Amino acid sequence: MRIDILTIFPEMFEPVLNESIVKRARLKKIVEFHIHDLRDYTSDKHRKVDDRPFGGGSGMVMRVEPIFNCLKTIKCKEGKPRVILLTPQGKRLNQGKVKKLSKFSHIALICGHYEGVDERVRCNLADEEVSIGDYVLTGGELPAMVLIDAVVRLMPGVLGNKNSLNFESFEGNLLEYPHYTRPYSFRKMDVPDILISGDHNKIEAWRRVQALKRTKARRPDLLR
Ligand code: 6GU
Repeated sequence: MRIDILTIFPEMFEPVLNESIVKRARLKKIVEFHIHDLRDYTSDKHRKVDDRPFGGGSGMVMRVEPIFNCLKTIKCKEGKPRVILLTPQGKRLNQGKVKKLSKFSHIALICGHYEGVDERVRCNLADEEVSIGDYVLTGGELPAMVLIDAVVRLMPGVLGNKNSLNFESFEGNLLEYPHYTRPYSFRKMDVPDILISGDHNKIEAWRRVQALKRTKARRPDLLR
């Protein structure tokens, strides 16, 4: 997958995209990133990416032209990328949406800023608008990184163990069961005996019950 990022803070990305599993996915050529500084797509001498709102009021508005110019350059031979605008007004990101996005071969992420983005970006340039939750951040850069992290780990060949995808939280609408590792006893807190019983059918049944209990207590909404 190719991921283009349109941002006024390009330097925020490399440190995050150069660690851990995302870094490994890049090295394996499973994903490539193209980070664009929107100021490079302006045509005035001040390289302005925002301007005052028509109709007055406080706050600045992100201009449409730099975003349009940038998108024009990244449409490649294989066609147009899926264009996603990151703003708090978007549809909330969830694992289902992440899965759908992971199927595209090319996506472009526009990092909005909370004062607002010119409505013509939303209506004419973006295919969809995404938010990562009900709180306000200073810009769409951190949300873009959240989306990238969630999408990249679903790409074939990125995670070593296929099972780690099947049994994790939100797959099958359940939270995860409790995990333990050594030591067996830590400050008088012991691991549940069933886990050292060696009976894998019983262990699986126990885990399922735990996952259900946990989901019911913490996230009843996931059980519908
Ligand atoms: Cl995508 N952008 C901003 N600025 N704030 C947010 C968000 C996005 N998602 C949640 N809060």
